Amino acid sequence: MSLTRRTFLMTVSALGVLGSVSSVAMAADLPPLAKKDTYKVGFAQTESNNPWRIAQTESMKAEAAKLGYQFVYTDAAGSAAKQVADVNSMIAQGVDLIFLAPREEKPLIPAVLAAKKAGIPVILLDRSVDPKLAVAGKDYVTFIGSDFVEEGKRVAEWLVKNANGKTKIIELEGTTGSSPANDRKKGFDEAIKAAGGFEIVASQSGDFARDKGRQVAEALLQAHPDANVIYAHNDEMALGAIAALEAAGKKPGTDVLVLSIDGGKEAVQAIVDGKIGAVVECNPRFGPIAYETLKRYAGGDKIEAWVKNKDKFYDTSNAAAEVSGAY
Ligand code: GYE
Repeated sequence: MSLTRRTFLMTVSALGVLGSVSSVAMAADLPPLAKKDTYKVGFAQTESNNPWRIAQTESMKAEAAKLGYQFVYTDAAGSAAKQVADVNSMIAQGVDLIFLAPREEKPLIPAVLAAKKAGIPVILLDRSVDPKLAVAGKDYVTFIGSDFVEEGKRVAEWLVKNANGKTKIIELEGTTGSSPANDRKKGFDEAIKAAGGFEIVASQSGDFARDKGRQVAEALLQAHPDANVIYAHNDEMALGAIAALEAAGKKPGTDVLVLSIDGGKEAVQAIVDGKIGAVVECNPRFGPIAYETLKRYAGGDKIEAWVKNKDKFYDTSNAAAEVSGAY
């Protein structure tokens, strides 16, 4: 296969008919997608244990139905190994394209490369993979999602302006090895360090889950009773932390500032209720942009390496007005 491709490229370059060899080589590296009226697409979801994931699945499914596409759905139930197996089963079923939400940055690399080898293009949704091991435009088409470093930075910027003397931070990290956990930590920690005067007294994973977030917050609050800020990498862990604070007899929003990322209805309502200070949105409604990108790719467009989602910001200035529109 690669020999044939190389021979083809050499011929093309010798004839000089198709522009520069490198641009042809780039295009030839990615499996093509034929232009058709309908597609059989796969969506390999990571887990379904929170409203963000459920909203994302709904959006992907609803948009496929609207377009009349066949939708092959798998749920890895929080296991990277199962997600690799899920992608392999989609390959075996001969889907036209795979939308993959890689649970962690490294363990999903074999899935991306297996699809490429089978000639099936992959679009990464919401989370990315290790850029040293797989490359957009070569191994997969593109990554569609938010700028997580920026999300963490925006939370930090709000805190620096609104801390009011609260400087001891507990950080609840997302799933270890996932791109949003890595990058939300990076963006926040760097901005907090640059601002000076703050201290991250503890930083531990709550796996993006409410109950784990509650348990970790409970233990960290016991170890650091003077902590007065909790930064959670997602709403679910922030809501878990609120439960832990209340169980410990502390008032979230007053004794301890709570900050998060995602912007689900419950978290936006918690701003209205005074329990959460601010939330950076991370929009889960990927359906329209996902299939639009598929169509652009099939139509021969050169897709940018990163199709960036725009995130809103919620605090007391807009939460009441925005809560009904939140997922
Ligand atoms: O913040 C979280 C989810 O990958 C951006 O994963 C996504 C994150 C989102 O489980 O709630």
